[in-house]
Amino acid sequence: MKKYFLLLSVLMLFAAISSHSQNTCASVFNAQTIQTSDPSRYNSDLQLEQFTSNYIASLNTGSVAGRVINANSTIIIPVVVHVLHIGEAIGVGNNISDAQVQSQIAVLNEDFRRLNANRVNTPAAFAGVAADPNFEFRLACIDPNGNATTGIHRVQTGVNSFNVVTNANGSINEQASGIKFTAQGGTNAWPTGRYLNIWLCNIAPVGNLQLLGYAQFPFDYTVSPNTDGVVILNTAFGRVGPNLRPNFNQGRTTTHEIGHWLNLFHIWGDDNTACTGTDQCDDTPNQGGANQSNCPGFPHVSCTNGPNGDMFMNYMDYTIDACKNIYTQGQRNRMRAVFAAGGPREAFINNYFALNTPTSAPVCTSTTVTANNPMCLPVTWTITGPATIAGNGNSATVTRTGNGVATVTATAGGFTDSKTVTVGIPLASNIAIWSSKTSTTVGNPVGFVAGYPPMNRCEIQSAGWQSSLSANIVLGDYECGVSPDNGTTKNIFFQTTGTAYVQARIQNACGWSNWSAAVPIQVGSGFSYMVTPNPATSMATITQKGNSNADITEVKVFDNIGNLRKKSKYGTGTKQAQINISDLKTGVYFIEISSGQNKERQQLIIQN
Ligand SMILES: [Ca+2]
Ligand SMILES: [Ca+2]
Ligand SMILES: [Zn+2]
Repeated sequence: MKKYFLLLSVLMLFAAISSHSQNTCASVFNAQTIQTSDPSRYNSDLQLEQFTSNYIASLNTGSVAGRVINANSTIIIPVVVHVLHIGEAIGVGNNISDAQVQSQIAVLNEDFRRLNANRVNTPAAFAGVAADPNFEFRLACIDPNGNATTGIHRVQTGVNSFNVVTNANGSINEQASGIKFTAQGGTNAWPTGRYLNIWLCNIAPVGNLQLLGYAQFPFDYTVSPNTDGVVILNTAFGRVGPNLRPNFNQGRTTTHEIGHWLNLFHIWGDDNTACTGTDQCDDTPNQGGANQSNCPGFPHVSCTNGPNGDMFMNYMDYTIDACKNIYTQGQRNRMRAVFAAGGPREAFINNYFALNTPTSAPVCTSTTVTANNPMCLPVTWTITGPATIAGNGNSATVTRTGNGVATVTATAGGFTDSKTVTVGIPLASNIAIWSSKTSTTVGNPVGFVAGYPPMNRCEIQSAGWQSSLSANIVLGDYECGVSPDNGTTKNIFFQTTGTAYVQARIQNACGWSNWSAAVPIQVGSGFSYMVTPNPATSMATITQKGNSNADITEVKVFDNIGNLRKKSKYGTGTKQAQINISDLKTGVYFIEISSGQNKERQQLIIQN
């Protein structure tokens, strides 16, 4: 969809680019031609046409809700303007001024909102179909690396004037043209799912024809994402500037090319001057050919489209800038369809505003949370939970005030997003301790498992244990990663009767939690052996109780910090055993009696 105006009215020279000298756009979308020369591209177009008609049908049935963020809301388009120059001072030659760029953005925000002053020139016969497409264009405020930008990307190149090269079938040979590739003397696109890329450069004339600009259609996006965007001749861009071309000095070239970028076709149907083509819009009259670089009087009839004739004042005709003043309702629907869910420009909607995922590590002091906010909408930051927040534009500092989970919420325009951050040490109230037993007897092991529900037990680095009664914890600290769902069982031997309490605590990068609530376990006597005397002096005697007839195979004595102090083994058939403790000093000890694999512990007081 290249757009030309004629420097001289020698149409034959155009044949060098197009086989149709009446057609001033070398890349018009002529479906019949493309169907033969590029079937896969033709299929892409067919698919988008089907998608578009489905979207428009859903508008009519009211089922559109949710397909675009809001069917009637403003769709905001971040824009990067690549200014390709050869080292001129800003405002000179190819290196056009910020003011000139900004004047173009202003034009777009008039034309795509039907706020253009010359809308009053729309003939009454067409005023009823005039539409506010409801797009807003904003120079990008964040570059692809997350740094602040004016959205005006000035690039010095060695190319003063680019040759736009056309393939045999009329499409643009982007590699040969070079504008969109740094390696070819141009500059690479910024991510085209997030930015409308506008390349500004000087374009070499071809004979008497000067290309004003061209765009890539959205149905080419999937195959050619890196060349998505529009190219505009830098003397046909904006409405403020020293070198603007007569008749193309109102910024409407860019309005026209962005129309293509949003899936609009030329209003005359790209059929040269025939009456068989279509722009796929019912509310634009069938039109013979382009109204080329002029402004006809109303009505201008072709294709028996009287009495009102051509909508030559439509942005998608080829009339001069001052003549153009309207997009229609049908064009609005087509343009907005590409942003619907599943459409080729859906990513723009999805990229409007979101919080980036915060760190998963617990916040011991403070952390920074950032927002993906390509339009730099003003952001309001709030937080709930054990932390405070201080927002500064697209980022905010979260500062710990306690322990637990904080929820960060950011609001920008009509968009809100929330993320949670873990703050401080683990909450003891979230530690759970499981045991299959609520009671045991002295000397029998009981398995316990600790965890930190729900679903985030892997934040446990290790657990500490304690019991309020003396107990022997068999396993050491465990790592959460050993068994994320259940932790690792700890066997605890209770050594005195009564009610024992088991607690755990859990450590993360910020430190240990408090001790968890205690789990009670009833410890009964249930001893199989009697130790006498107790307190003992030089010798302790172990005798079987009740009906037990098991052999005593080993007896050990531990001090009260768990050190083994005595050990004695016994032969088969031993029913009563003695152990000499005459060299142990007065104190509280534990005596462990084994019968094969079965062990029993009792407290033993020694008085020497
Ligand atoms: Ca039409
Ligand atoms: Ca036509
Ligand atoms: Zn065009």
